[in-house]
Amino acid sequence: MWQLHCFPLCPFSRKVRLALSEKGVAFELVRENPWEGSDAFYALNPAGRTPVLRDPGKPLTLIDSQAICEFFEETVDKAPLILGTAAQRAEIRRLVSLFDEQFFGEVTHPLLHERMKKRLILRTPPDSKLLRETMRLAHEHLDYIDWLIDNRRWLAGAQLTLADFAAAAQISVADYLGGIDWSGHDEAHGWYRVMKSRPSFRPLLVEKMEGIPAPAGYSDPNS
Ligand SMILES: N[C@@H](CCC(=O)N[C@@H](CS)C(=O)NCC(=O)O)C(=O)O
Repeated sequence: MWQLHCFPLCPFSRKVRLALSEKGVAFELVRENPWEGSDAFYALNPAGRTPVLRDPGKPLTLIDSQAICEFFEETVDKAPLILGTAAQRAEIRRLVSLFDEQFFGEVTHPLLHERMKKRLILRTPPDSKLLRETMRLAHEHLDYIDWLIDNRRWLAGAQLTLADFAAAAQISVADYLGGIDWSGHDEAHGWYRVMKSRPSFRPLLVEKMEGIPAPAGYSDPNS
């Protein structure tokens, strides 16, 4: 069976978990804290990052969430997530990259550093000024999702796609770390509630990162 090396609050691993579940691909989780830099993990991925997906029964190791999602898009027919015309597929990939790169860089990564790494590893308090700026940037991203959902059924158009899962994966981690305030974002909040209620989302929402409690409502699809 496929083994996904990841930790509970890795947004890229969450994106892969959602895509694999939607496609009905079986996998098990192998816990990996990339910041511990174990030799065994570096041997798997010299970049030292999660997610890494491998099947111990095959000489195949897949690295990078987008490479992994594209691999299964090409090899599994069920539940296509990068679909439509070439222009529609380009729009899906644009949005995936927006959330993987910009949302992660401006929101998820600072939250992981301030509220997870500082607490669990560095043992220093979070920088409140930086957290305020992160919340401001999160509001800008939620404004954009509001606009997309005002104009489209799903983020990239008429169909549920990898763009929705990439965005929801980042938001779920930011939400766990207390970085999401839905006030003034009814459209984005409604879309996220629908994403949260999918069976593929359930295992993510019940999983906890040790030492970091999730806020009230985090795992409730109606909240
Ligand atoms: N582009 C990569 C990004 C992967 C990435 O940045 N992973 C982070 C965890 S969220 C990581 O392993 N960072 C190393 C560390 O925290 O030491 C992907 O999509 O898989």
